[in-house]
Amino acid sequence: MIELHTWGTPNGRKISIMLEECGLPYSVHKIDISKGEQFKPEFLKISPNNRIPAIVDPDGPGGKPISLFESGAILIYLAEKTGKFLSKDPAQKYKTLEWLMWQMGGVGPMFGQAHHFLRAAPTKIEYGIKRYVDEAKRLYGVLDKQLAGTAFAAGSDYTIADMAIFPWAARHEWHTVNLADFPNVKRWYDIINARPAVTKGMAVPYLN
Ligand SMILES: N[C@@H](CCC(=O)N[C@@H](CS)C(=O)NCC(=O)O)C(=O)O
Repeated sequence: MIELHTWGTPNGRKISIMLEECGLPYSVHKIDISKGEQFKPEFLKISPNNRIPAIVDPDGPGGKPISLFESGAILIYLAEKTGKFLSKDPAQKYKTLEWLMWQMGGVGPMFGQAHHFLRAAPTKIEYGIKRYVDEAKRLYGVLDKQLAGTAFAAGSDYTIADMAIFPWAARHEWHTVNLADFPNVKRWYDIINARPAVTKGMAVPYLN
């Protein structure tokens, strides 16, 4: 059974959503990052960057165990293992990877910084708040434009790119974004939010 090492954050939930969507059995190993558990030597062996999520699959390539960190790499791995949510058609596959990388390089880091300056910084730093909230809004604008012409981020199919973006959009109130300002994102958000596997994946690790 796949071990998922995670905590209740958007990056962690990308993977619990994917595991639920694929119907893969998995066990949840809580890494409480507020208590510094990400620095424990046994976790660093599978995630040397001291970040969740990470997985261990005892049945990896060639039937051998594999451990993986970085949510984007884990999503691609699980998609290729199951043959789900990443097209085998090369053009469509690269469209999906394009939007997955857009999330990994843009949405995650920028929204994360917005959350830091709005909620965690010891003093209110207007420059940081404006810089990262403006950037978050710019990214919503990019996604809204894309979703004006497609049902999902990378085209007509729901893919790992949507699973990567959704848990960050689920924190829109944290980065002070009103989804009503981005109607195509709102439509996409409501469709994904209604998926039973997404509801289950979003509850990990608190209900486990
Ligand atoms: N690029 C990484 C980012 C992972 C990440 O930032 N994880 C955060 C929680 S969302 C974490 O583990 N933080 C612990 C720390 O900063 O020490 C990924 O997508 O997996």
